[in-house]
Amino acid sequence: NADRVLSPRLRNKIMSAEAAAALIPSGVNVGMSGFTGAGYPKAVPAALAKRIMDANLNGKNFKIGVWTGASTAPELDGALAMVDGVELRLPYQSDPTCRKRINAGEMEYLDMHLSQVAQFVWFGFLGKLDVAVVEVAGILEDGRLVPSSSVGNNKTWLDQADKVILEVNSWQNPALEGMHDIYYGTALPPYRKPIPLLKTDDRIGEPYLRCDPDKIIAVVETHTPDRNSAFSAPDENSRRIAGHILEFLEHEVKKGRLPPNLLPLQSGVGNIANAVMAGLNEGPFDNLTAYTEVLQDGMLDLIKSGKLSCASATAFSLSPAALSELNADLARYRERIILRPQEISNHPELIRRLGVIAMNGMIEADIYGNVNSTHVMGTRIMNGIGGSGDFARNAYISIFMTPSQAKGGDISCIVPMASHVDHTEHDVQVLVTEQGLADLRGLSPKQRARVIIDNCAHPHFRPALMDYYKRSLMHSEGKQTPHLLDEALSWHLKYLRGGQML
Ligand code: 0RQ
Repeated sequence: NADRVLSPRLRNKIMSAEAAAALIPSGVNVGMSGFTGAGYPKAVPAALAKRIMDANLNGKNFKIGVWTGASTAPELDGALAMVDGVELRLPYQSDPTCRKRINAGEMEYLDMHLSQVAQFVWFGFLGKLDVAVVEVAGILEDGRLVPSSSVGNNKTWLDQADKVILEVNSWQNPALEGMHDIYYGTALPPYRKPIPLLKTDDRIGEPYLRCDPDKIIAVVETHTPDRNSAFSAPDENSRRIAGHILEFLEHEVKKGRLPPNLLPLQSGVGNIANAVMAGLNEGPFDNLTAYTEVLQDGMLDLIKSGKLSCASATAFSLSPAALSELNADLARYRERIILRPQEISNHPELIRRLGVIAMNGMIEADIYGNVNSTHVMGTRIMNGIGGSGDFARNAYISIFMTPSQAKGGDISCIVPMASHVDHTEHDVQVLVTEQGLADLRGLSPKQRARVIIDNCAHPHFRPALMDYYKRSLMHSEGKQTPHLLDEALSWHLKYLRGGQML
């Protein structure tokens, strides 16, 4: 591991995870690296959790604020939530223990647009960042840091925190060096300048992270893999959703509204997103590009087959099989992949300029096109909004997708009124389920309702939705977005009381 810490000055600060965790006091805000299970610190959070547990056993209340890039792993979110050590968590999580604490009212959770986190810290909106705990792949002789398998908010954590703890993970491939593009040109309003990125493969920054060596209080060496979980093969619903999207994209090319190689793709995480990528791999489009947040297996396959010429993201999220393939040939993939800070990968200015085609999952949509990405039955958090809002509002075309039913058909994912809204009717251009695709562009709310019910709802729920819509049209006080307010959320209530929406 010694050859990963080339700076003699920082080599002097190498210590155990326990010794480093002892430097983090209760009540502080800690910015941790990590994005979709890539590049999170593997040792210090667990040592800190142990410390918190001991403090709790001694009757002391030890809690910290945890800020990250996005979701991490059981060793971080799981371990800290298990010992009830988190006062407030932001901006995105997907950990089962964390989720349980949040929904039980035992942990505060601030769900934010991923592109906004860094600037909110720069503006001082989130309070003080006391400590940064950041995984890197290496430290150069002059102290510059080789970023790990995700960038996320690391530039901001290193810059803004009073004290910095580095984890140097020798499990990370040394060939990651050179893949990253860290942009240091951001200034605060009113001195902001345009971000000079015009194409997905433009490099506008430098391959290393900077950090004032005086702030670095500990260096911890690790040799531990990222959380890499396998994807299941696309199921029938995912394949059908992918089929509808591909047909739509071909149609848009024929109409001259998209170029033959499409526009930069953004794809959310999960099985459906992966199925769409698999579909593109067999589809007619060549020379594709991606300007996205997370690089999944499907995108790697597209690079391998030569269909995707460049992918820009902030993190990897790969299965073990895809990861070993990437690692075996990283020097070659490096030419096609750029990892950036998340305020750049998700930047509204850049998404709008590039004309990104955004494809994200959802929990439910209502008949007028409002989308709920985060809350089950209106009150229980699932994961968080992640980058879906950054992309949806600024995309060239914003697509949301879901199977038409959940929980074995007890729940309709198309409902009269969304029980929580993350993406308003104004930010949603296309809805897709396995039943079909609703192109909402240019349609009024009433026109949208008919298309969504006809094309996207499951036949089991279609008549009841149409019945609700028609009665709303008759009895609603206003006829722009007709609703029966005493009935609009009755489907959710029925499910909560009886286990079925109908
Ligand atoms: O629950 O696991 O208990 O069975 O929700 O649903 O169908 O497996 O779909 O994994 O694609 O997740 C919106 C959560 C979809 C995800 C969401 C239940 C369902 C299951 C998962 P179980 P599926 P997915 C870039 C973009 C926000 C962040 C984002 C998400 C579980 O896509 O978190 O877009 N998006 N980021 O049973 C009750 C419904 C339901 C429902 C599904 N209508 N009612 N439960 N479920 N629909 C990535 C990042 O930002 C990092």
